[in-house]
Amino acid sequence: MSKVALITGVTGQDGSYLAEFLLNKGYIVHGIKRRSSLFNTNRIDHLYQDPHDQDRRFILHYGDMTDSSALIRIIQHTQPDEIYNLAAQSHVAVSFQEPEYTANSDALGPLRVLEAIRILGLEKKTRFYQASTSELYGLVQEIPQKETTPFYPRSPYAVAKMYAYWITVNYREAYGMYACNGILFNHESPVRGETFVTRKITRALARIKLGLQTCLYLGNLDALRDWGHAKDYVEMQWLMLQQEQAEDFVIATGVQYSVREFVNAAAAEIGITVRWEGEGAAEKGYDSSGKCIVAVDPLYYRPAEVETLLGDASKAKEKLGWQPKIGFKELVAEMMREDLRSAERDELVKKHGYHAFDFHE
Ligand code: NDP
Ligand code: GDR
Repeated sequence: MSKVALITGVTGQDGSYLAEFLLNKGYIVHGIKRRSSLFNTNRIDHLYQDPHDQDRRFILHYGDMTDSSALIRIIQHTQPDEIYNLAAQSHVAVSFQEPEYTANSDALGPLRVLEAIRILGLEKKTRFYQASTSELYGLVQEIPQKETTPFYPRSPYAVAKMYAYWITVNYREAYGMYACNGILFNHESPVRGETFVTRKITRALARIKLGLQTCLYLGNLDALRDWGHAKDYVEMQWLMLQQEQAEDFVIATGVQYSVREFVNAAAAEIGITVRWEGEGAAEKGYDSSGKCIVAVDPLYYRPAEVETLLGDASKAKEKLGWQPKIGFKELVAEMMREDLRSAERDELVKKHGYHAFDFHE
């Protein structure tokens, strides 16, 4: 009998990699997608199976983390062995603009799923994975950060995720459920959302290279992050649900770079050397011909910033036998390559008189 998994947030970066990973392992995969006025399934279209196909193993359901009754109905219908709770308003900067919605989806959402498991009497059958985050460490209390490092969240997103973290621990302790947190540090890929800093950089540099955009505007260039590859990290999400006992794990590469270093690395991939001048909000990056291609815009500063994150994944290495396979350079090269390819498509579109759109978010 195939195992059954349910993924919330299946249309997101991690959801798409995880769905592919589980399908390759022989799972029947159910995913929850939100209703949208436009198609929002780009990342999983290659996995789509027609509803009329016999033996369909990838099945989508409409639902929302703010809608308990839909969640209960989907879990009742699918009877999953494993639930991967990846759905969230996942943008830290946006959470300052939509704090209440972020709390509803990111804090109460996981509670709704956990309660659904209980209401349906599936506590002993269904294993639960919560997408926790290094943002919990916020104003860091210890370097590097590990499972025992105290939390100090610095955004409505991180505060909501802190509730989610503890409610997962609480349901494990109170009801004996197999429920665990993966405390994942930043992970990226060619399908990373376009407004997260890595993708914003690779996308913009590709467009600048082809003359589709003139300048890349960024916020805090000094922020330090521990960046891994999403493809590596979803394997760990699965491993965490295959243990004898549910436990929480930090997942990270243990190497840290600044946003400025990410720009340098991505630019180098397409033959551009960035020369930096100025400081703080006046800092600018120039190409070899003296053209300004990067500038700081305080619009992208956050009301409270997380300056530095560096993870220690020793526990995962030891207990799960997990190790990241894809390094920083390879990650940047892959993202740059894919964004160059899509900029080339846009260039072609523009050449034929159509509008190739640009944005700076
Ligand atoms: P994405 O933003 O790419 O994906 C988020 C997913 O959640 C999308 O499928 C989105 O749907 C869905 N979603 C958002 N709000 C709701 C809602 N109210 N109801 C149902 N679905 C909703 O995030 P990632 O894939 O990068 O991250 C996955 C999870 O891991 C998130 O919970 C994130 O907070 C967490 N995380 C991510 C890290 C990272 O570096 N990527 C690190 C640590 C934790 P739609 O496509 O319609 O927008
Ligand atoms: P983060 O990722 O906040 O770490 O959350 P993001 O890529 O948005 O920011 C990383 C750092 O870069 C700085 N920065 C900018 N960020 C964005 N988005 N846009 C800019 O123009 C810009 N300029 C500088 C930020 O200030 C920040 O310091 C991600 C999300 O995936 C969360 O869901 C997840 O929990 C954490 O990673 C771990």
